[in-house]
Amino acid sequence: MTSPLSPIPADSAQTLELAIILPTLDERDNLAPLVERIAATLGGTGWEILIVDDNSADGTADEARRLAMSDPRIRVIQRIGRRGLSSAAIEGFCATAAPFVAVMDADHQHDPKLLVDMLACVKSGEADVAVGSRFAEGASMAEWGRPDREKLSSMANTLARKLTGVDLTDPMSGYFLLPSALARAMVPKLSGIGFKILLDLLATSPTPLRVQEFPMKFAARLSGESKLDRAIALDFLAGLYDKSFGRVIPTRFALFGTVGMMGVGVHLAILYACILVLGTNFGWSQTVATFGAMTFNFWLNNFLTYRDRRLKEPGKLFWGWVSFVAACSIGAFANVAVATTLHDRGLHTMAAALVGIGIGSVWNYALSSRFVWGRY
Ligand SMILES: Nc1nc2c(ncn2[C@@H]2O[C@H](COP(=O)(O)OP(=O)(O)O)[C@@H](O)[C@H]2O)c(=O)[nH]1
Ligand SMILES: [Mg+2]
Repeated sequence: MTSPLSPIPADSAQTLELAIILPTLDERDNLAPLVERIAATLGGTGWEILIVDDNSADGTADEARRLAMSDPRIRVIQRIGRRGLSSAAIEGFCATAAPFVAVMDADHQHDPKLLVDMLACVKSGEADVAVGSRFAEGASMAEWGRPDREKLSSMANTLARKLTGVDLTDPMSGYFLLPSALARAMVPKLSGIGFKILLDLLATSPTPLRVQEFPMKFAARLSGESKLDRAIALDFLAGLYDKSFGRVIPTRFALFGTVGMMGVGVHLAILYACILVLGTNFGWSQTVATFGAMTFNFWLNNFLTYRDRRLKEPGKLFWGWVSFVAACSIGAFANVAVATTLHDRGLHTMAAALVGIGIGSVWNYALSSRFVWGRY
């Protein structure tokens, strides 16, 4: 028999209203001062902070737990073997009972003071989503001190507006607030990869969302470094692809296939270089070219296709390469076997070769995503 929960004294707490999701990757030193700033803005109760950490090497999750020990308004979700800002936000949407959720950088680039107006605006029903904008009138990025990133963001924004038809000054903003039920209702349709989550939400909603922008002073990060600098352009393109064609051909497979096609170019270049420059015979040249192309593909897939699971330590890189070569060898065997059989049965040479390549690629992709970059 379950015993009833002991009632909480009515005057001890305001009911939970807002969850602030802080996705984190190596933000240990930013957490304590940020919690303090949020508490100073929002007051004693009615809110909670959800720190969604992707197993940061600097011990961010432990620091979050340390803070949570003495403050029940703080909760921690530590994810192991998973990465990504969008999926971290989604995790937060689904882990709170608060009727409103905000997503915010943990590095102090977003001013918590805006939360009050953003919440009031969405709560009153004036807008479905409140967005902190770096580009709306009255916003400023002077404190950011990154004109290169400023330009990249503004280009990405223009492209995002054109492609999704969302008319906002900053659809790539990482600072926004909306009713959590609205966010959760869209989760099954969100792409959840790399893509800026706000744009994903706006593009996914079956009816256009009413958005209110709040100009913000985009500050420099307090401590640590940006994780999005290098990958941002690629993540953005991958996100747009995923939204448009991802259901037909999965994004990762499309990247894997593109890398594979580049590998064919590398193979031919090495082959001809060996034959024409070094004068090696065809057999040896073909062997060197095959290993060269596999090594190139392994490196580029590790850099691009699996950038969220990138192998880094020398030992892991070596065994990753060995298993990639093994996976590709089986793929090559399947490719030749299927293509030869089809060709023998009268299929056109080109068609037989393409079917072989198709089967080999799917096989290589399946094996390597499981055994090279996967988790056992
Ligand atoms: N959980 C999680 N958080 C991330 C990831 N990448 C970035 N973040 C966090 O997302 C926020 C925005 O990232 P940041 O590096 O500041 O990007 P920038 O502001 O565009 O330079 C920060 O709080 C990061 O710690 C990720 O893969 N997983
Ligand atoms: Mg930031």
